[in-house]
Amino acid sequence: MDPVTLYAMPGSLYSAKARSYLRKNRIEYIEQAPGDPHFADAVVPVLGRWIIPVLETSDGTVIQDTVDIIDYLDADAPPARSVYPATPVHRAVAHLLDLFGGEGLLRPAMHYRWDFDDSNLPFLIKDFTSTMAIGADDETREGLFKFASERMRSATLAFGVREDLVEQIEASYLEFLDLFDAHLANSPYLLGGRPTIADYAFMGPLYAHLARDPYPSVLMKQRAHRVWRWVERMNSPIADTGEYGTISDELFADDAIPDTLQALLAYIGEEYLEDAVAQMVSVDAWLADHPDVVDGEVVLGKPNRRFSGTTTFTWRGQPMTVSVVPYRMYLMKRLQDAVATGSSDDQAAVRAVFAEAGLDPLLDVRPRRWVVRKDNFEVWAPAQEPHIPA
Ligand SMILES: N[C@@H](CCC(=O)N[C@@H](CS)C(=O)NCC(=O)O)C(=O)O
Repeated sequence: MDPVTLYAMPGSLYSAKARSYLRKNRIEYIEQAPGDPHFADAVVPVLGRWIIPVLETSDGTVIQDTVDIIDYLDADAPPARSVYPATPVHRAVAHLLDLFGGEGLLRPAMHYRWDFDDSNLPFLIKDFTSTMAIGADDETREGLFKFASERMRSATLAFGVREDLVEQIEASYLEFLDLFDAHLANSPYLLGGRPTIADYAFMGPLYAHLARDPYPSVLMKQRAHRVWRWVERMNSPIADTGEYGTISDELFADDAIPDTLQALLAYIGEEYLEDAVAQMVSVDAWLADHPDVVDGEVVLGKPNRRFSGTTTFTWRGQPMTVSVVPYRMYLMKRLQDAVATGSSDDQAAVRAVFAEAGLDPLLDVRPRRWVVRKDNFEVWAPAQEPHIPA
């Protein structure tokens, strides 16, 4: 493959997912900042919005969305090396963790970035503006940071970071760190000896925000050394598994889910299931209110509209209100599609693992239209019979 260009920023959440894939797979690439004029002149007009990461191939093809970027790069990987495991349970769990990693961990990522200004802000100002406006003067940089950070700060509320919930958000994150750290005691990656889409998705929140911003990086190093090492490993072009001795790069044998991973899945069942289902129900209700939507129509009319309203569900015994992200319907569909390709025995094996974690509703729920992607836009999939939990 000719070298590719990744438009990305060190401090960007989703950039870390794509960058890690490129590095781990030793794909020759150049990383360019979105402040590069080519981005504004040739990339943004194709996408119709400012968004990173973006992959540009040597023939000028532009690909946005980390799912689509990784699928494009992974298309030639032999099945035994693909980020999508070949066995049914691992494949389904990888998709579930893609959803949880990329979307479910946004709340702690946002909190630990934007609620610790004394520690984080001096770093973030330099970090953001150096790549968004290359070589700009201080006044321009400050104006730019103000604009960009206000947009992101307001997004913290969209993901449920509310002052009265901060204690719970922190307790929830520490629990996550402990569970992931315990899992990494015996294996270098989520599903065994090599990374899958699950690890790349986790890299989104866990790299730029939680391992790199000043305040949470210390927390991670002190509380969960193995998680911090996993982040380092995920950016390394080698296996970087020295502390595990001589190990195989295979996934767990027999499609097994070790107890430490099952414990992490149970945590996701407790912490995230209601959120995911509430999002789906709300998207379905939005579609019921918009019966004129047609197949292939851009979701919410414009590519940079991300939220279709808000929804409230119970989280840790409290009402939690968040914005609804139709994009998640794309990830949920992919999970169900992956399960559907298996035999009935395969599907039963997946269901058993999901049910043990209380996650089996995710195998069945569906809105009246899924979200798919076409030409770098999220678009509505054809209408279907919805399956809304009672
Ligand atoms: N689903 C997208 C999400 C990408 C995304 O949200 N990127 C952020 C930076 S990490 C962004 O460009 N935000 C700009 C904006 O929303 O205006 C992906 O997986 O690539």
